[in-house]
Amino acid sequence: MLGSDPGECKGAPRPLALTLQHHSPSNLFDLDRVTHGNLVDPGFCEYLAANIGVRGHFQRYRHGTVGKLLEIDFPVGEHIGGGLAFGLDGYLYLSIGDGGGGGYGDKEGNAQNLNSLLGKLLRLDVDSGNPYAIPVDNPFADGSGKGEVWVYGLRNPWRFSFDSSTGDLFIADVGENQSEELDFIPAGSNGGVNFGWNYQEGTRRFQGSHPPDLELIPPIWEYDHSLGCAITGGVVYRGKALPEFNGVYLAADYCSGRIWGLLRNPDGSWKSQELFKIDAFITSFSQDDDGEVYAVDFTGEVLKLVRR
Ligand SMILES: [Ca+2]
Repeated sequence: MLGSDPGECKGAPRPLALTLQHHSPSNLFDLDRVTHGNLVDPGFCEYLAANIGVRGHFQRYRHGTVGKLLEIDFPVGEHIGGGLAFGLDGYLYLSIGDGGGGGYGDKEGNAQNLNSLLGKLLRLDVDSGNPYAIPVDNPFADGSGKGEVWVYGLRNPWRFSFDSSTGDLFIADVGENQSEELDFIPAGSNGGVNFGWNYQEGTRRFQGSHPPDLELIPPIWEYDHSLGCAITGGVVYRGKALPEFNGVYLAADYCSGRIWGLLRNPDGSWKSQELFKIDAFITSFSQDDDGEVYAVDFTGEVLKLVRR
């Protein structure tokens, strides 16, 4: 649990002190930042969207016009992913699911296939090229795989985010039938790492055996389906209203409404704690300019993280 060592408990989060409170957005941008697959770029000159309704169409809206950024075909039409975020490096990252459905198990092996964009986190330079350029330091930019790929071995990375302070990257990967997992890439990584799907679901073996020289990166945290059904990745709290939560990563389970906090120990290991439970189906988290945290429910309600 967070602050489980008495010596660490000073200033540690108090789990029953928080809730998500109904919040009325003051303008459209509040909603844009918390609803599915939408993003306003850091310069506010364009708006990017993952249009899931038409399957994997990533679009850009600029100067009043709509343009194609990327279109991806999905074999089953599920596990699309659809997250978008800018890294502190200024590149656009997109999370793409393996394209399989529930019980499908990525039969086509897309997540482990470096020549497929499915089951990956992509990294694009949207300030260059038409409609984008591939950053020269992308791990497979030399042609050894799809140049867009940053990391692979993902099932349905529905939500991911960067710590706005450190640039660390958190990828919440929805599991098949047993494990919901959280993957982590520290700032400064060269990418190219393999998070294991579909050889593994969380830390459990799933299908086949991986080559012994292929390194699979395990999740920093996972929970099984006795606690929920699908992880909704959140954000690292960097706001001002709840200073005792500075640096805590928040995540939810879509079905059970459980909200957890994770904090990294000085030795690099992670501690997790369930903070509270809410009667809502959380589909996404986001932050405002002050770093305060919001979540959106499946019905479209916007909730704000506050002290209870
Ligand atoms: Ca994994």
